[in-house]
Amino acid sequence: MTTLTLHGNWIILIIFVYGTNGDCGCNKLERDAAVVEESDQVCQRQARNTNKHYRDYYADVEVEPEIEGMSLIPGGSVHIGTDIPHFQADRESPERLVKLKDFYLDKHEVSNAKFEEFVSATKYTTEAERFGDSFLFKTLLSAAEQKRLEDYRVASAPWWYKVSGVGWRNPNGVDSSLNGLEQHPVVHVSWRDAVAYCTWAGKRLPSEAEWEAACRGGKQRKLFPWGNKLMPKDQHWLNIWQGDFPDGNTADDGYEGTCPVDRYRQNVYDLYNMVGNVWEWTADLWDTSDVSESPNRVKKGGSYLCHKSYCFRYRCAARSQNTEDSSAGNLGFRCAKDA
Ligand SMILES: [Ca+2]
Ligand SMILES: [Ca+2]
Repeated sequence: MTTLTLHGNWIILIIFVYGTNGDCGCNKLERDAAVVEESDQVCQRQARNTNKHYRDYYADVEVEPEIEGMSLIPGGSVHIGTDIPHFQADRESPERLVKLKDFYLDKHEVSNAKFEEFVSATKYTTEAERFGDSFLFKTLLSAAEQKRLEDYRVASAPWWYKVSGVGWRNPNGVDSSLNGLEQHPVVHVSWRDAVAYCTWAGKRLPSEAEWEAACRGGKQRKLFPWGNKLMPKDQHWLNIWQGDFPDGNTADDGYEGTCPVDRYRQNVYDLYNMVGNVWEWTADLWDTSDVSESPNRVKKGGSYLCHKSYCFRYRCAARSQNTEDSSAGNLGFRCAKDA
């Protein structure tokens, strides 16, 4: 896809080349730059012992109250990245060895209920609430709304709409609510919102290397947290897209949108929904030399909108990015903590 933007006149020319770099477009959700509008608009210390099962190794570790809901992830030397990249431009390669300390990671993506506790305690206002809008996927909008908002689509990914009044409390549309979604992941939260939550909880965002090491569950060179097979025993192990994108989600896994954060246990570290469900912010800059006001941050794991045909990013090595202030209906986070 080629994009030419003439900022002075807000003219955006796009040449679509589908299939060359499968992309759901959710890394382009920048409020000011990408919308068609007229003016304003790891993991192992080789488990320290490769042959030792995580549970055996950590059987003696007592769970302290402050780390309830978190798993102890063993550090050590861990391979991250891959020498068989699916998206070269994402810089998935090369595979490299990183050294990590032991750390804790939330077993689950942060839920709406948990985020509510945070907001109630701090009166925090998310960036989407302050900006007054966030990005929604087209299927959450009625045909009439899609028509009314067609000038607010993301130029390079027209299935994304910038929608006023949408935020974490009404994640699926202006008139939606959190009823029934209490245990689903919080979405429409920016990187800064995620940092604020983790800080309040006495935690922090994981680095990309930590996130990926945890995702790999002690296995080397596997695509997914459990291995290389997408559907072991013909069972769904993650919440992604089945069918044709972007108009034919058959939801064979039971979920057209997000699923509860405790739905899919994916590896021996007792981590759920690492891949699939919602993308997860990490602490890392996409480009370490980026000193802009709102630099891109690395996100991991893919989301319920990912399908192999265009966005095969529900792999441990896969990565994408958004600017710090971005928010969308398929982007959340979980927190880490030093051990
Ligand atoms: Ca699904
Ligand atoms: Ca996830």
